[in-house]
Amino acid sequence: MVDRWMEEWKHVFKLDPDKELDDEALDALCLSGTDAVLVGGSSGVTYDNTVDLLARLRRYELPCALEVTTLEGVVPGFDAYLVPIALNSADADFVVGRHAEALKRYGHLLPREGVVAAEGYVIANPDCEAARVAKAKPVDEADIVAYARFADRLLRLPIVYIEYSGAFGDLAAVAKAKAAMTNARLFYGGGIDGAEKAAAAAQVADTIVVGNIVYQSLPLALETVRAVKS
Ligand code: 1GP
Repeated sequence: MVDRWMEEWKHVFKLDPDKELDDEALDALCLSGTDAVLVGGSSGVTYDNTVDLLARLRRYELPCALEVTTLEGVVPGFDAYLVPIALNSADADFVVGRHAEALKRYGHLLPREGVVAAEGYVIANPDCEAARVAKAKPVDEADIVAYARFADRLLRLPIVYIEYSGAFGDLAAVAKAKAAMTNARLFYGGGIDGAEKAAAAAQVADTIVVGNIVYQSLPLALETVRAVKS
């Protein structure tokens, strides 16, 4: 099961196939001690740029998971495929419609077990690209807790992902969501740009996801690993 497999993940880097990353930077990230690499982005993900990044990542032993946001970008060979369900989307297509369409076409290819898992996303930063694409409704602390409970307790999803992409989030809300959950792993992502925020987020989430800073300051990105894993 994917959820078993990621039980040990405290820290992951999220790499965007649509963004440039040189070999030296990729090497440092993959040898940093992070637990895994998540490949994904809200726009510009194609088969070609995803397969290129996967080929480069495969030089390392690090687990690689693809976050599937577009069918065009689904590339075989990842260790796991994580499928976001945008719980607070105002458009049912992002909760279930696109997923059903995809399964109508490719459902027969789904492996019986192991490598595919759904992520219950709560998009909590209304200004991020994911919020724009998925038409996310604004959420307050009570909403975040309710969505987390819904995903964990009712839908029994293996992952609840509180997404603040581009902004450091309300960790009190994240902590309350975590306290309301019983089984799912809580992923937190958004605005982690150094050791201090990484350590704070890791106190309330099971897994922290570090994205943008990779492309802005490699040393600060690497600090986030040390803050969590030391
Ligand atoms: C984005 O949650 C991740 O999907 C990480 O967020 O890019 O703000 O680090 P940042």
